[in-house]
Amino acid sequence: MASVLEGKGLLPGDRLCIYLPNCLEFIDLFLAATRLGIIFVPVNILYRDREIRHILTDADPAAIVTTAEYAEHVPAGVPIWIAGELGETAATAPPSATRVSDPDAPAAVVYTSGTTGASKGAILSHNVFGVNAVNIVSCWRIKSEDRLLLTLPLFHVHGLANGICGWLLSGCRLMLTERFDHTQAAGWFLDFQPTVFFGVPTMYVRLLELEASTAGEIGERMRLFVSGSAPLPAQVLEEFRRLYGHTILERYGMSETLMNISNPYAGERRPGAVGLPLPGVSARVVDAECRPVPDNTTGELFLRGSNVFSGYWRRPDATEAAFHEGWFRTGDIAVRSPDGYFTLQGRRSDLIISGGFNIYPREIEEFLAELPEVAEAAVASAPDKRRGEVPVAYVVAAPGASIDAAALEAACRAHMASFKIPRAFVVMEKLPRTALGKIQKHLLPRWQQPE
Ligand code: MLC
Repeated sequence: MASVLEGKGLLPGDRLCIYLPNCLEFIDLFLAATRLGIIFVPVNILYRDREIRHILTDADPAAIVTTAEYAEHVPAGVPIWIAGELGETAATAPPSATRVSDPDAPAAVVYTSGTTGASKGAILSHNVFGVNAVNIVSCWRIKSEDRLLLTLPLFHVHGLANGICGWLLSGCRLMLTERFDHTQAAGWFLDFQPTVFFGVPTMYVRLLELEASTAGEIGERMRLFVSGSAPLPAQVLEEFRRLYGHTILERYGMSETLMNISNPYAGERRPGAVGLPLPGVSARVVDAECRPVPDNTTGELFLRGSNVFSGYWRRPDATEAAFHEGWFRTGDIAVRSPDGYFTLQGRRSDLIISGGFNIYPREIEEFLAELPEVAEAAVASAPDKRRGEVPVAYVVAAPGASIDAAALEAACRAHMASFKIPRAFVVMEKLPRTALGKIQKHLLPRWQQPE
């Protein structure tokens, strides 16, 4: 695959967007790009035209690789390469002798939803991927005898940096599925007999739906279940332990830093806590003036270490705002216990995490407000048993207009990823605001999920 990319004229530092469901070419392209110094830019397969257009404009890639089926979602203006065709050419191409090796150069630019509506590209160096893989493989004791079942999407760092890089570094056996499907999960576990599974909380909630005897059988062969990307409710951890006989190991990471803090493999996996900083990661909790606070005191979590990204792609302003004296401001609110365990207690921004996918309400609010029938919109989080949280929209009609929820939903569906589509559209006379005009989301009427 590296010689195919070279043959297409790609040079070190060029960006290559990858808009693919999980498949072998995804992995080949990642390895080929890292070997040639080409910057790998994965794009969420659930993204639609507006979201993809933003990434293409920002990353300015040489091309985007997709499938014939997904090509229809790619806006015009950038060369489209079909993954299957690249794979076929690669199968008979001579091996490439090129090996560009600059560990501090960007290996990938990973887009993370931005608080300002538009997502920003986090620049991850080769070293960041390397350090992360060494940490998780050693701390979670992944060995070549292990068998990893990977159902996470590879366009996010959970699947790519932990799943693929952890597999390659440990030399374990991998089963990669196109996506997680709860109706097939039991079959995969029973047939492949994995020893290790990486998941988001929604997957664990789904696994709780299996028969107790099936769960018990799966649990007997497993060695380690790891959860991350969203908070794991303590009650899910307890129920899972009862059914599967395993205490899920919860860890904390971000696209900007990969893995930071993890419950220990041996030692107490504390329910509700994300654990202890991984080797080489410094973590501190600070007050509003960025001064460290004592243990048991809530504040913002700051991080430092060779796992931390180098900045946002072509966004010196956002990069500067993200750091304070060399420490990365995570935006997460945390507390450290006297024995060193960190617990996350919320977020400084109004991020919604649904099924492990990040949603910034502002992006949906801006989209809704652009529709002619909408005067203004606020998007807030509602609890959801499976996904953890779901977005709900509160909309005020434009003068003389009326709101049709189905039409709003259809407009959203045509332009954005399915997980961002509000679960409900609540029509309001006006939005609650402070005297200064700021919307008070906590005063919006609570939306109840129909049973
Ligand atoms: C979900 N869908 C997908 C998909 N995943 N479509 C294509 N490919 C995928 N990979 C769509 C479905 O078509 C459906 O669309 C909707 O999402 C819900 O699907 P479901 O079958 O009902 O799924 P559910 O049981 O709810 O489980 C959802 C999920 C998904 C767990 C499969 O949320 C998921 O894959 N989450 C992983 C997110 C992730 O990897 N985050 C890591 C971020 S990195 P429709 O139109 O019917 O609604 C990070 C750093 C860190 O945060 O620390 O890890």
